[in-house]
Amino acid sequence: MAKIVNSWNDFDPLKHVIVGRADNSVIPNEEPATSEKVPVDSEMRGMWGPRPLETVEKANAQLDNLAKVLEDHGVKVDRPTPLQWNQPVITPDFRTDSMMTCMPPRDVLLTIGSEIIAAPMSFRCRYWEYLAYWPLLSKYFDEDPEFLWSQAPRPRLTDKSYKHNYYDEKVSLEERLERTANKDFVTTEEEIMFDAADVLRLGKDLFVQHGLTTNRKAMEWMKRKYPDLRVHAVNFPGDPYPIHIDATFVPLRPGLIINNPHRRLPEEQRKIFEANDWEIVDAAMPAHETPPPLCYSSVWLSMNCLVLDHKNVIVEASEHNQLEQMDKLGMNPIPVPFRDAYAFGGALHCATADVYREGGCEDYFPNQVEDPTLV
Ligand code: DAV
Repeated sequence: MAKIVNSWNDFDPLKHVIVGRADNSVIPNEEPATSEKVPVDSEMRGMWGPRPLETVEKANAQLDNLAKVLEDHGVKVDRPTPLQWNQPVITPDFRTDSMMTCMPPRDVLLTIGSEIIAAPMSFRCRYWEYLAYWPLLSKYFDEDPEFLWSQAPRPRLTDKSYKHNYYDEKVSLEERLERTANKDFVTTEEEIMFDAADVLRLGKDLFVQHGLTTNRKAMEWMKRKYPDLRVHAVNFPGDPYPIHIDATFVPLRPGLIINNPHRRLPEEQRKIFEANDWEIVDAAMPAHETPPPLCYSSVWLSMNCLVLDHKNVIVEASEHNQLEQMDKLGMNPIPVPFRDAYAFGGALHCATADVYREGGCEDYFPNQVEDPTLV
């Protein structure tokens, strides 16, 4: 039997990946976890219900094209099985009126070595999202005797998991920035909650963003689950809506990371990178001033690229600054149009989850200086 699942980072040669699907996508109604993540001036406020079919079709066309480009580069591509997302979620602890999507597998599937973990996400509307990937994981389980199929402890998502009245339209941007810099987020420490997209995997080290979607308890859980790995808590004070690390801090190859210049890693958290000769460079400015309509994410999806190996990287086709920067950094950028898919859950990294990358668990940070980020 073959080895199917193996991935320790975001840059070793990609051989097998899951690419999401936009079918049946819904804009969920407001709930305690989501109102904090929709910027106050966003057109998304107050909008909910199934997304217009025409936009779903356009997004799917770009997702299908991404799958084809990947196949042309020798990558095996699997696709999830969408649910009818326009159904309520009912548990003994809560009820909410719809689910969301399976466009961004990166949010829920965390691949570490030969294990894929379904993440305990903080959105009630995303409670059952992992089911879209179960047929694939079941197949990997049957075919790969080393594949570890796991699920993090399921959160209950009662009202205790969120701060009440944390959100208020009167809270200014300055105040928000102050809160996030002080690591004051809507989610509480009641239970373990994280999104897989908050975890940056670099071999023996996991850098985890503390933000709206991931709490400290999750990092404590990761530390106990992986005694051989080192878990680091990082945060990026310039971000008023910190969700997911992949439009903020993106590794391109061993020793090189691009960092969102509006969300720089604080000085004291850089020590571990500096002590091991990692270069952190400002990412190029986005080519667009606003995200596409009905999009949750910021224009910084520009840096949410998909690295194929230490040289080749897929970048959104209209992001000319980012394409140019890749070239300057010695990478070979492959432009792929993807903006029609953004609204469904993000860009190229979001829309994919690693199944197999050629390579092992390297120690990129042998020089463990006194590191304030270590959990
Ligand atoms: O900048 O809006 C998007 C990250 C999506 N995975 C942002 C973060």
